[in-house]
Amino acid sequence: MLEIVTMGETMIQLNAFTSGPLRYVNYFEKHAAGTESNVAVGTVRMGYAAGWISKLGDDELGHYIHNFLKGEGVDVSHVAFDREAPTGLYFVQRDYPLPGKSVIYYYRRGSAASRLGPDDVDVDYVSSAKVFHTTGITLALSGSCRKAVERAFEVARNAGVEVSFDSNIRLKLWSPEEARRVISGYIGSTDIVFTDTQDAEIMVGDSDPEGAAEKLISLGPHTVVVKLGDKGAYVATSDGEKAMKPAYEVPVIDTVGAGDAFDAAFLSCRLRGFTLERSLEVANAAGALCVTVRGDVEAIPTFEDVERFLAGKGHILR
Ligand code: KDG
Repeated sequence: MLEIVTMGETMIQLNAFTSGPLRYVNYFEKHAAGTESNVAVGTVRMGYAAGWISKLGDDELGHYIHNFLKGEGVDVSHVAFDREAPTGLYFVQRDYPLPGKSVIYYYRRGSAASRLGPDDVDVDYVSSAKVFHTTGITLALSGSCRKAVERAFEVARNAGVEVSFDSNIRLKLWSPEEARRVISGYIGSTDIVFTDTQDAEIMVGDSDPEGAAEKLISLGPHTVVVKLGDKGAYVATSDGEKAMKPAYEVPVIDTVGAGDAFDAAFLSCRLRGFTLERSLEVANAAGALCVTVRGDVEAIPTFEDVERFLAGKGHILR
């Protein structure tokens, strides 16, 4: 049985081997990366079974991603190969123009995953999980992807599966106005929402963590987590519970994927029955470890590694 089923696009990530503007970078490292499959990998690392629904091009890169995720222990039985569309691709520029931050450049239009649709949502598969997770990126990809999310949410809700949603608003994919309009149609069907202050400002016009969480909770979800980057994270629930935990200081190599490591750890901690405080602590640690290497999933920790990190062994201060 799978605890978490995720759905969305995974691409080949070409991560700049050196820092600085991409036009001067000559070497790139290949990774498999996509927010929803990152969460699936993180879930597996945390000791739970996870599956991922998607489409890949029937090409060398698509087969690489399939093999990679299968090798990580993610259930890929509901991943289809599309002969008519390619696997998406993106580049990561590191440390420029903001040192310590990465920038993404997509080459994904018309990709296989953008052709995901409601027929790709298997009712039994989604219904068998405890949590279904997807993100705003999937909603931004295409009309058929939106319909797939609509179907998955409907199936999950009918089956009593918790719906987890990360706003993940990528402004290279859509405008803030469109993101706000589209996401507002889905938020009422979610149970757990992950967001950050920028996305919260777009969705509910409030970048204050407490205010944003309150506004989002009034729209439907019982739990809202606001990720605050190097300031940690804040969580509030519809029962009036609140918690806030600081971030950990680590050497930053590549920030892409940290939010997904966080989501996976937080969801896994909730499955373990941890308190909100403890869940935030573990999730902040997972996010911190993730940024210490290139690639989204390579340094997503196991639960034991988080404990070692929190105990101070291997906690590297700048
Ligand atoms: O959260 C990390 C993702 O943003 C990254 O892997 C790329 O999935 C990605 C996307 O669609 O932006």
